[in-house]
Amino acid sequence: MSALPSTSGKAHAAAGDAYDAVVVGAGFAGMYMLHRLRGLGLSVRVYEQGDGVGGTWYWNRYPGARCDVESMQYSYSFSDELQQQWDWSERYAPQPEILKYANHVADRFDLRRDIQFSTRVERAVFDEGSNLWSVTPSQGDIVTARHVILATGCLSNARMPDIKGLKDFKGEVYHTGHWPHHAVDFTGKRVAVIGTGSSAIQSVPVIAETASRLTVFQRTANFSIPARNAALTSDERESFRSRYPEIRRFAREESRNGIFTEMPDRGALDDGDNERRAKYQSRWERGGLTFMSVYNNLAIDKTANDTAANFVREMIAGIVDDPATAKLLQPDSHPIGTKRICIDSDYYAAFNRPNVTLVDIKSTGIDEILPNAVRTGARDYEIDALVLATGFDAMTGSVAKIDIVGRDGKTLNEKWAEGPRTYLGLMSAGFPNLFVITGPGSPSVLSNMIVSIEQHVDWIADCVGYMRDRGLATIEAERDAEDKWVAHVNEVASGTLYPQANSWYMGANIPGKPRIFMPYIGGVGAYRQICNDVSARGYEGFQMTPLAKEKRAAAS
Ligand code: NA7
Repeated sequence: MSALPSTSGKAHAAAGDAYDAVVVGAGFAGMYMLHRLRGLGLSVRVYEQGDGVGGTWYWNRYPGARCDVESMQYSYSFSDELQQQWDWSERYAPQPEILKYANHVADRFDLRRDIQFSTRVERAVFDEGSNLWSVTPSQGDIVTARHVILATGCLSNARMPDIKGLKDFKGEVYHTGHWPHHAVDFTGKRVAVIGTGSSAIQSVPVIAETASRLTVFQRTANFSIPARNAALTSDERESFRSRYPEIRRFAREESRNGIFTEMPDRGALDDGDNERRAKYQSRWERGGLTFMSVYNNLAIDKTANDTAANFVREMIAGIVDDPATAKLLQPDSHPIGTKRICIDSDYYAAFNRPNVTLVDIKSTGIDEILPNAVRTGARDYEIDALVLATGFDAMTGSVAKIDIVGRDGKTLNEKWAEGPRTYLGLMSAGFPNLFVITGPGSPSVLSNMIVSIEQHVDWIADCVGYMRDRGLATIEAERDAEDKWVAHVNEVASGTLYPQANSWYMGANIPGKPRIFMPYIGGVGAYRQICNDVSARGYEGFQMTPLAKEKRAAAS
C-alpha cells in the first residue's frame, strides 16, 4: 500500500502494508489533507464517523445554521478553478449549501474512494520498534500507518448537558450539534431552547416562526451583530473573484483572523464620541464579524472595549420592545469579543413576538427536566420539544475520545490532563508522526477556519514530503520547543481581555476541564510566518530520525 519511493521502500516493505498516512475525519481539513497527500503520491486512509463528508457541516443541521464568515471567503482557495466556478448563493451560505459544496469537492477531486465512512477511530498506538502507528477503527481491520493526522475538528464533539431528569423527558429532544437528517417540524409545538450561544442565536428566529410557543433559557447573554445576510448577485461574485489573489493573500499573510477586511490603525479612544459612534453604526449596518475590527485595541483595552460593548447594548435596547427582556439580553458578564461574537438574522427582534419568551436562569440554573416540562425558579414550563443548544467540548474533545498511545505507553489524554500541550498546535512531544490540524496552540477557532486549515494541511504535506525525500522515519516535537510555545501562547493570551470570559476557548464550559486559553491569539499572518520560519530552518524545534536508525532498531 505504501507509495513511498525507493529511498524508503525497503523499510516500508519490512513494515508490511502500512499506509503512509491515516487521516481522522473527512471535514474540510481531512478532505484537503487527503487531496494533498495523494498529490504527493502517498497512500492514505481516511476514517469518518459520519456517513458523508463535511464534518461540522454534516452534523450541525439545526434550523438557521449558517457560517459566520462570508462564503466567498469561507471556501477553499487551493484550486482556482474551484473558487472561480462555484457559485455561492448568499453572503453567508446556509448549512445545506455548505454541505453541498463539501460533497462537490469530494466528487470533483475523487476523494471518496479513500474514505471509509461510518467509522470512528477508537485507538492509535505508536510502536517504537517499527516507528509506525497501529490504528483501530470501529469497524474493519486494524491498520498501520507512518503518520496519523487528526482532522477531527474544533467544534465537533457535541456536549449533552448534565441536567437532572433529561433522559426522562417524554417529548422530542434535539442537540443543535447533532441534528437529525430528517426534517424537524415544530409547527404548533411548544419548544424550549436551552443555551444562547451562536447555535441558539441562529436557530431561535427560525424556530419562532412555526412553534406555537418558544421559551429560551438563558444562562449567559451573548453579543450578537446583525449578519445582514442577502442573496449574492453575479456582479458581486465576479467582483470578488477578480480580486481573489489579493483577498486570499491578505487573509493568509496579513490578517489577524483569516478574513479580508480593513486593518484598523486607530484605537477606540483616539476618536471622539460622535466619530466613534458613527464608525460603530456603520459596521453595525454593514453587519458581520468584522465589527470587532473597527479599532485595533478592542481586544486588549477594557475601556476601549466598553465603548463597543455599550454600543451593542444600546442597539439591543433599541430593538427589543420589553425593557426587562432587553436588559436580560444585554451581555454584562464578559468584554465584547472575548467569547466568539455571534452574528444573527433577527435574533433580538424574535423576542418581540408574542410566542417567544426569554427565561433568565443565570442564578438558578435549570432545576430539572420533567417528562413534559422544564423546571426552573419554582416554575414549570410545559413543552413538547427540547432543543439543546449547549455547545461542544471544543478543541480537545474529539481528540480526547480517541485512545492515543505514544512513546513509553503514555496516552495523549494523560499528557493533556492539565490542558493541551503542543508545539505550534501541530504536534505534541512524545507522539511522533502524529499531527493535529488546527490543534490547540494554533489560531484555529479565532480565525476563518478554512484559511487555517489550508495553512496547516500545506505545512503538514510539505513536512511529510520533506521526510520522504530525505528518507526520514519520524518527526517529533522537542519538549523544550513545546514548553516555550505553550508559554508563548499563554503570554500572548494574557496580554488580552480574552481570559476574562468563561468561554469554551478557555474550556470553561466543561465542568472539570482545565482552564487554559487554547487557541493562539498572535494572529493568522504572524503565526503562518512562524511556521514557515520553523520549516525553513530545517524544522527547528522538531527532532527527526532517519529510516536507517529505525532499521537498526528493528534489527536489534
Ligand atoms: P456555545 O457557544 O458553547 O453556547 C452554548 C450555550 O449553552 C451557552 O449559552 C451556554 O451557557 C449554554 N449552556 C451550556 N450548558 C448549559 C446548561 N447546563 N444549562 C444552561 N445553559 C447551558 O455553543 P454553540 O453551539 O452555540 O456555538 C459554538 C460555536 O459554533 C460558536 O462559537 C461559533 O463559532 C460556531 P454559558 O455561556 O456556558 O453560560
